Amino acid sequence: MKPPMKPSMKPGQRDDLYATRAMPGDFVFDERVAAVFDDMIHRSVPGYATIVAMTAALAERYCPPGTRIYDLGCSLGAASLAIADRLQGRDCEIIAVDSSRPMLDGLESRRAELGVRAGAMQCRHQDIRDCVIENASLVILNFTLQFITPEDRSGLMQRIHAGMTGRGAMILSEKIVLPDPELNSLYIDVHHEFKRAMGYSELEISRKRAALEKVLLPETVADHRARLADAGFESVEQWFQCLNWVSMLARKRDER
Ligand code: GEK
Repeated sequence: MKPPMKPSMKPGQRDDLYATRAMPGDFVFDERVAAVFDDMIHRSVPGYATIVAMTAALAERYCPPGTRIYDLGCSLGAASLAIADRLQGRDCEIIAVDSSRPMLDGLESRRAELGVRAGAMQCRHQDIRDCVIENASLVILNFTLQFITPEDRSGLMQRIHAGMTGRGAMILSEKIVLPDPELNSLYIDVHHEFKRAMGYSELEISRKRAALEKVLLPETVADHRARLADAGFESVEQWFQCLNWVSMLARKRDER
């Protein structure tokens, strides 16, 4: 048996983008962010490693041979590479999509280093709103929908649902906002405490928060559930939550 690839074995640079000076303007996924992204997301999203590992475990259950797995907003491909490792030898195609060229360059070099067969993984430099979804047994949106303009979110969900196989599923992970403002600020405060414990300074936390304010637009779990139901998903389970970070599994109706 082939040994596991250890997809996260190559550490990127440490994220100190907001330590010494404010990066000008809104947050963008450029080459500076891509270079530190692995460190940034692990130190910013509580439970990120668990979500990636469980995404791969769920892929094993949901992806029969001959189907496709879409990782929309794949960044450096943490989920795609973990799935490629887990499903070694299974005839499934992973389509990893991102609109950031530096992120995809990072994924392509990791894929080459880990020896993932080109036929097993396709990397697409594309806006996920233009991506045709076909024969998808699993669609992954790990912390990507929150960056899509709210008016475009329902159309995207409908296209995803239409492109899924009868027994397909979607994993949707998002930063959320809570309907109770008091609880919402409590979670935000405790999340900042988490970031301080992960080595970010007060200044870094507040600069990053300002940079993300207009580009990361979180919604409530109720908003997500309503949109998923509208798009036709039959059942939605929230399988993970840590503070204002959640992951949901949405299943399509079995049409056999
Ligand atoms: C992970 N899933 O490591 N089309 C394509 N890509 C987009 C678009 C778009 N319209 N908008 C944003 N992106 C990853 C983490 S990060 C989350 C996802 C974060 C891409 C963007 O370039 C970035 O790579 C990714 O979505 C969001 O599990 O940084 O908090």
